[in-house]
Amino acid sequence: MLIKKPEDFKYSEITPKNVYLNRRNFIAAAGMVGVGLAATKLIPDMLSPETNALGGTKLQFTKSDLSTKGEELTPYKDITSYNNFYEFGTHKDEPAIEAKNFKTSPWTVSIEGLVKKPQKLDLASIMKVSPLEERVYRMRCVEGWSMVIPWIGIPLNAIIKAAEPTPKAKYVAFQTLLDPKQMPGQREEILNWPYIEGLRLDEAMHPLTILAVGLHGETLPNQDGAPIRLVVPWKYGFKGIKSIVKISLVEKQPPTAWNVLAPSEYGFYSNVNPDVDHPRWSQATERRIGEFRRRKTLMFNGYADQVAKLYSGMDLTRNY
Ligand SMILES: Nc1nc2c(c(=O)[nH]1)N[C@H]1C(S)=C(S)[C@@H](COP(=O)(O)O)O[C@H]1N2
Ligand SMILES: [Mo]
Repeated sequence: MLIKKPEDFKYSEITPKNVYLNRRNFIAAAGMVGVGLAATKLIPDMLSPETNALGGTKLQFTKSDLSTKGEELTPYKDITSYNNFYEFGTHKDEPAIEAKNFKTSPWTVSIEGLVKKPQKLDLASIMKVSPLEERVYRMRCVEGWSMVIPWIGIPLNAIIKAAEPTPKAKYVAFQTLLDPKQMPGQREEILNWPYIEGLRLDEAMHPLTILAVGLHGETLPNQDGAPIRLVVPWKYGFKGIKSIVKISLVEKQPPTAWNVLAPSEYGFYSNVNPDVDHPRWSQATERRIGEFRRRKTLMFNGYADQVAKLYSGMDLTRNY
């Protein structure tokens, strides 16, 4: 995203309006029927070590009240073929191809640092910490495009609480898998690998912040960050670190991949803000994938009612 200037955006990059019948939307809708205790019991069986991370495995979940309403969902095809995942290439169509054979099972996430109960959790254990929920969120990339994605995941606060942070813990640091053998992008000096991200503890504990393990009713495809990735809907997309292996509770504001590379362009907070331009382009509008007209970008991506209080008294131009 660093290397893009506004004039570099070509119409050839714009995903054509999706006109085919999206089979998966219907499957996701069907998956909602009869969700309850009986369905929840299916999860451990579905998550045997052999199958727990394959994109396209149907998940059982409940619909969350915290979902964004009244937005048309971005089709599965677009969410899974127009990606940023530099470990698998810097072009939007590359991750879908290059991540095909990425091995996401077995997978362990370590929750460590300033916690009383450090944890090493496999994916099945993570999914047992809290019931899976569907969260429909608007997503806004710093480059100017947006989508509406029906994520499946669990609140990050459930995972953090289980580890029992000590009073010293003020921030949460995240890390993607480092495996240049599997991730061709990590063999090149694009970013300082592994990809790292961070949140203030209150942002991490906010009920809107989730760890996603699926979308459109199914486990995550590799290109979208399988088997587990962060989703923070009021922040630019790059905060949503993919394929997470480590979550550390820390005292000081942790470094983040894009801030290390270009501190004047990408700050720690990275809250969606139409009034604070990127140094090389405006952030006032966005293009929803599948549409041609530009929309006005909303403060905190439309989640101001829920999150603005986290930043009261802060200068959001300085803390970009
Ligand atoms: N590990 C890792 N996580 C990442 C990225 C990346 O390159 N590597 N790209 C980020 C950016 S810039 C965006 S916009 C989102 C895109 O998520 P999506 O492809 O699922 O839409 O992932 C974010 N998470
Ligand atoms: Mo992005």
